[in-house]
Amino acid sequence: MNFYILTLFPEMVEQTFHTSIMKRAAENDLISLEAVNIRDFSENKHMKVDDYPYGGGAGMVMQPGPVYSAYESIKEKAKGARVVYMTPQGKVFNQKMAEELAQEENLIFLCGHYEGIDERVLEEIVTDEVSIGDYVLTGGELPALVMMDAIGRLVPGVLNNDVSAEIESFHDNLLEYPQYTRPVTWHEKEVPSVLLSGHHGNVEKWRREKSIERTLAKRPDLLKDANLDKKEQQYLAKLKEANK
Ligand code: 6GU
Repeated sequence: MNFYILTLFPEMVEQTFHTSIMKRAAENDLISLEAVNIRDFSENKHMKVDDYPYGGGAGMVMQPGPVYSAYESIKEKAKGARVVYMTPQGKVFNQKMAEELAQEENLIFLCGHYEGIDERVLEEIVTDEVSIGDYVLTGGELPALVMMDAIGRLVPGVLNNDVSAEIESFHDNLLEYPQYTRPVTWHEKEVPSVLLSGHHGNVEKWRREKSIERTLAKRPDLLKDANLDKKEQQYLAKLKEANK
């Protein structure tokens, strides 16, 4: 997976991205990141990339020329790449979108600042508009980093155990079960005994049940798309009955 990001803050993106698991993944050539500084394509001797909005109003608007030139500087390398514009007006990002985008070979993220980007260049280059939630941020860099983390960890080999990407929150639309490690007793609380039993079947069953309980308690909206077998559906029905 090759990520390209068009931004006014390339250092911020590169520094944050090259930490922890994404750093190791980049060292292992599983993912790459190239940050393109839009300011390098300024058409102005002061390296300005924004100007006043036509029609008046608050703030500044990013000019189309530098954004387009920044895009052109990588478009051959990133051939066929979708161009994802980070905007609160976009479709709200979720795990399903992460899974879909993880199938791509190249992805370009376009990050705006100020009051936004001149509409004409967006019309020409953007294929997808994505938001990370219903709140307003000052720029698209943090959202793009969020997306790259969510997508990058789905690339085969990025997580060292290839099962852990599957057995987690949102797999089967269920939340994760609780985890415990040593010591067995802490603040007079015991680790559930089934986890010490060594009986894998019972452990699996207990974990599935905890996942169902948690999802019902914290995110009941997810249950309508959960993949439950007959026994699990009965367990859920029993929980709902007990909660009445
Ligand atoms: Cl993608 N951009 C900005 N500026 N604000 C946001 C966002 C994106 N997603 C949520 N808020």
